[in-house]
Amino acid sequence: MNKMLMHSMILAGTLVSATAQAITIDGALNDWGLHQTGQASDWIPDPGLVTDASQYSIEDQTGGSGVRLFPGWGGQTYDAEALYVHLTSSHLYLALVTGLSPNTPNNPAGNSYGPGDFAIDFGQNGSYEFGVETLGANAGKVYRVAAWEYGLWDVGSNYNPANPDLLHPTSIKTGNEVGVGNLVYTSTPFANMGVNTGDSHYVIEAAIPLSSFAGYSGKFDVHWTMNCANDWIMADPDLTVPEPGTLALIPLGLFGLLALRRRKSA
Ligand SMILES: [Ca+2]
Ligand SMILES: [Ca+2]
Ligand SMILES: [Ca+2]
Repeated sequence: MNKMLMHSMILAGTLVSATAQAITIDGALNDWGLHQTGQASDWIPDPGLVTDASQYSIEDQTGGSGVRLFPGWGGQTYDAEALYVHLTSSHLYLALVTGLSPNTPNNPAGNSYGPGDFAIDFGQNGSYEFGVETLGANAGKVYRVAAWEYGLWDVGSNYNPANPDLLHPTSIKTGNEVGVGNLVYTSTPFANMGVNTGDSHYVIEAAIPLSSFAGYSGKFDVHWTMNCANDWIMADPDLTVPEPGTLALIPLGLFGLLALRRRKSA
């Protein structure tokens, strides 16, 4: 291996490791500063990590299937409870707490609906450009979404599957894979988070490389719901994804230097 090439690779490696994260994608929420002590404050994240109230939403509800979550019903089982957003120079981190088990069958005929995917709207114009798969072999993969699935409710929160509210997409229908993140959806419920101490909770925790969002930067919204869209949750964080290229330019510059040097010595 060319000595200069080796140097630039080592330097590139150093740059990557310099952005090592405090968040571990394991489905545990202690790294977000969240707790399970049976108090309302359990839902409040570490202000050093999630620095602004715009970077999270808390909508904890409780009760049985007759409890309306808006727009739909379902109580704790379908509760989208909290969503937290953290951004670094390399990754978008998401943590979601829900009453919906990842093993919930997706069987509309049996009035059972499985989890949907994360939807990300750049430009905050109601058009969700990117999706992050939450289930199965593709969990964590990022897609430039061409078409979304939608829920059962219209813009007036009426049951109307033929004319669903397009602002609340459910699962990725079609799209191109543009990145691979890391995502964990816990399947073992835990309790004692917040004042509804007996309720079961599950976590989706994800790290998404910002390189997935090529061509898109600036402000964005994050959205999640289940396939019926009975309860959706979103965050409008006061955060901006930087223009892509600012990180990539550094190793590219080194390789450019190498190419120049080679041409000179030839
Ligand atoms: Ca964690
Ligand atoms: Ca709840
Ligand atoms: Ca958009």
